[in-house]
Amino acid sequence: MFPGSKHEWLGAELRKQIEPLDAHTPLSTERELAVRYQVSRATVRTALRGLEAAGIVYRVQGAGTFVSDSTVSKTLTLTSFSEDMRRRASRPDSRVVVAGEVPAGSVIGGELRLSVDDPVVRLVRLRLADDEPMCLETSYLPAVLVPGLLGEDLSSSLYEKLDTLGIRPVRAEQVVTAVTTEDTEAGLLVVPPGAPALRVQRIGLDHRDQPVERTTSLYRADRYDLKFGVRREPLI
Ligand code: 16G
Repeated sequence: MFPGSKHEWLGAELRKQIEPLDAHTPLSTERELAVRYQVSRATVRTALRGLEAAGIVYRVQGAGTFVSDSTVSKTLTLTSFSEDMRRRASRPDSRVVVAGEVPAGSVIGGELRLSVDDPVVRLVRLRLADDEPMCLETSYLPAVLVPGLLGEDLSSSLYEKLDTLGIRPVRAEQVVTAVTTEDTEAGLLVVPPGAPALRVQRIGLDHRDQPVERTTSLYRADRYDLKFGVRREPLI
């Protein structure tokens, strides 16, 4: 028995049906879905509204409901991977590939404003959405800020863990680069070696403008894009 309401059950069923479909494939009509799943049309409508709000389908007045493009659009607000996935009604998860403490070195030390010998926590995680690899993420955090972090379960949200330590990135400097995946990266992301990817390097800063993380996120280019508004400068 499904624990939630009927429309939640139907929403979950429809999501499974939609998953293998190409973007823009039309869904059956509300009436057909009601008959097939033995529910009322109101239930179908509520379930479809939920899927629409989650960005899984879109509706065109008079034409019906269609499968949305499965590309995740990353907007320019400072969010975590877990927040991005939940917003799309996907279940975030991580597989920890590496977790340990290393000396900062000159590059990471420079970016986190630490000395070369200062310890940093290095965390490499494969980020999953509904068990599917989306992104490979390497984070460096000043060890002094995150005592005990390495003893915790690191497969859930890093930002939520930082929050409990009173650390909150409020702004970030980011650089986006188009790259191709190397063999190990491709293996983890389950894409062919050399497949295109978007590399986003983030330096997250707290309210005092102190760097608290330096993370490189390697997103599968077939699942991610970046979405941002632009504005024309007013004519003077
Ligand atoms: C995002 C951030 C990354 C951060 C991670 C935390 C970008 C480009 N990067 O992937 O810097 O470490 O979220 O996610 O958005 P979590 O809280 O789910 O572990």
